[in-house]
Amino acid sequence: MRTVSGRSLCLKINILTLFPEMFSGVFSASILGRAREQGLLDVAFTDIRSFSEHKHKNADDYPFGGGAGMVMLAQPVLDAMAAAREALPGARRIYLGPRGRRLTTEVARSLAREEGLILLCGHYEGVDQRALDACIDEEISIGDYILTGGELAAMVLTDAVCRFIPGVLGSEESPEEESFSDGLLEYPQYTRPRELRGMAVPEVLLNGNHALIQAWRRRESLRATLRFRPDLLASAPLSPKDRKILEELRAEEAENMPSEEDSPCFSES
Ligand code: 4GY
Repeated sequence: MRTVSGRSLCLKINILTLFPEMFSGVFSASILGRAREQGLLDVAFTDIRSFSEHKHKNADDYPFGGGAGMVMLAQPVLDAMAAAREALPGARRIYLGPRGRRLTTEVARSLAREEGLILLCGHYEGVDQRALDACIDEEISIGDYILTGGELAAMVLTDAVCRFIPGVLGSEESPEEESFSDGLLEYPQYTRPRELRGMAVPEVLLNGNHALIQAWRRRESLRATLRFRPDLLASAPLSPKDRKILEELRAEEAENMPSEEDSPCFSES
């Protein structure tokens, strides 16, 4: 395995879950599957239920104070975490939940540099707070909605982090070249055929003039960001040339907007 200053670049992740079977397809296919085969990503599972001290292997119970649903027991979670920590002593312990710090490109990039990650997936109404207080370094959220369990969030986090492990994307691709890495949305992509059902690929992409192609792509990134996520422009690093292009694009937009006189609402009266 390749190493950098003595440290192996294989990211080790241990996932604590009641449903390890949920992960098999996602972690075997495509880029995540290849990363594991290449030894760049090592994912292991800790089945929380197997740590239950109940005779029927219960992993949840009714909430104190009443209310709907079930709460995951602290004991199996704490013991599962202790076992995972033995395998990955220096790992960062993360709980996937909506109260956490939002997962962004920057968060994914920094997690890829950790020695290891232990991801705790809650289910039902959540986990007994005492287990979270005792064994979690940080809560991370993938967005403002409630999932039925943390498993899908753990898959999303692993996928986003995995792209920043050196070698996971081919040497051609760089995680820095894609949407958000430069603070802008991605330019549109095309592949063969050159014409499909009357729809042509932009001419500039076919001529092999790389300076022109690069300029076109920058312009289209700016156009997409202006149209779909104008909020990103406030914090994106923009050159004076970019700002000039944005002014042109805004003028184009204004030109394509129907004027008030054309609008039936404003006619007559
Ligand atoms: N959103 N981001 C999320 C989630 C499910 C707490 C048990 C989210 O990361 N995880 O919705 N997780 C949890 C939420 C109760 C189920």
